Amino acid sequence: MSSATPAEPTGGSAPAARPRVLSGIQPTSDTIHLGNYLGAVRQWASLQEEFEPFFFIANQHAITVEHDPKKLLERTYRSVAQLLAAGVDPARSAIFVQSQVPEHSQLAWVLECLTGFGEARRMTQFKDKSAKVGEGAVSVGLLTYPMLMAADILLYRPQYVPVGEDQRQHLELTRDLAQRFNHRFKKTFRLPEAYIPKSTAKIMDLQEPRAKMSKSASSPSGLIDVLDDPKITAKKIRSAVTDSDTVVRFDEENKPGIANLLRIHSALSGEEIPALEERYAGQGYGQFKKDLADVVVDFVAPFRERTLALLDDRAHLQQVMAKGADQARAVASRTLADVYDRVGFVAPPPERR
Ligand code: ATP
Ligand code: LTN
Repeated sequence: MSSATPAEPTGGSAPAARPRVLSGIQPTSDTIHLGNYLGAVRQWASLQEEFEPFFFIANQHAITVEHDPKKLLERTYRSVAQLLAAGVDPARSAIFVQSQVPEHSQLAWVLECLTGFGEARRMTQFKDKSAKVGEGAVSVGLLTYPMLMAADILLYRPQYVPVGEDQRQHLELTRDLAQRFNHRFKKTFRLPEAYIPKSTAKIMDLQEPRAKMSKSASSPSGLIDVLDDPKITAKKIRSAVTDSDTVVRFDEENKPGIANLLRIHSALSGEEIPALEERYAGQGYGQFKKDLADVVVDFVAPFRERTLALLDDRAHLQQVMAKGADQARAVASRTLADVYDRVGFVAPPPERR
């Protein structure tokens, strides 16, 4: 992570006591998977000490592909519950739902007007998804997805955006758009930096260890869903694809399956990878996988309990969302007012200011 600390660019208000971080997760599954947890959500909880955090559920991004409204609503609640279960604390972090903060869509429109059509079309995620089904079958929302994401970020002027490696290109576009706006109009946005912890940036599919663990692309046996029955989880670990060798050694190139399992073990147990290699020297894969299954279950079982308990109290989850939306709007509305002013939009009527 770079230590560059650009000055707060506008507003003339006193600098925040703690630098801001912001991140989002899409409610596109009933449960986060181990990649989402280790690559993203776990960092969110640990960043609360040092930073002023804004974390949100990207439900508008979730409708860029066909969706079921009932599931989307339920998954939004589930996502909030899982953030709380992971230790994201509403007393320290603003936890909100994207659609409850209309400034996201409002800024997205302005940013869309600053983005070239070709530039949007060349984004990897759009290219990959539209290549699969054909451009005619994808929505315009999928094309403008990165501009909405840039708006999500720039509204809060965060210093860091903790995400997995797969989001790096979106962060780069966000910085480009911020710079473009600052240059064309007036310095308004802070240039955010991606915060991508190296060790857990990419957790791989258990069955195809050269592909990332992914809710849309992984087969059920390649994916550790955090809310799954812990017995199923243990079984998936024991059946993870390795190689025909027997040595527990971290070699990403030649032994991607074992390297991925070592990474998962180390991330959850806190033991360094070289210490694990030493401990399992001469023991083969069986014992290692069995122990790893215990390590993973020791994490998922209580996580699941906490989430299910939180889901029993919808009123509490609604309160968390409402408080988070107020905190988010207090910041987002100020940035949007600066933007509207700078692009030459008439000011809102005085009673709405
Ligand atoms: P999909 O691959 O189906 O689009 P996803 O599994 O990547 O979905 P997202 O909601 O897009 O899930 O990601 C939420 C967060 O988790 C993002 O910050 C993303 O970078 C991170 N993440 C997702 N998969 C992994 C992974 N395999 N390893 C590490 N981080 C991951
Ligand atoms: N595109 C992200 C989710 C996301 C996000 C954001 C992450 C939407 N807006 C803003 C960080 C900051 C994803 O699919 N993981």
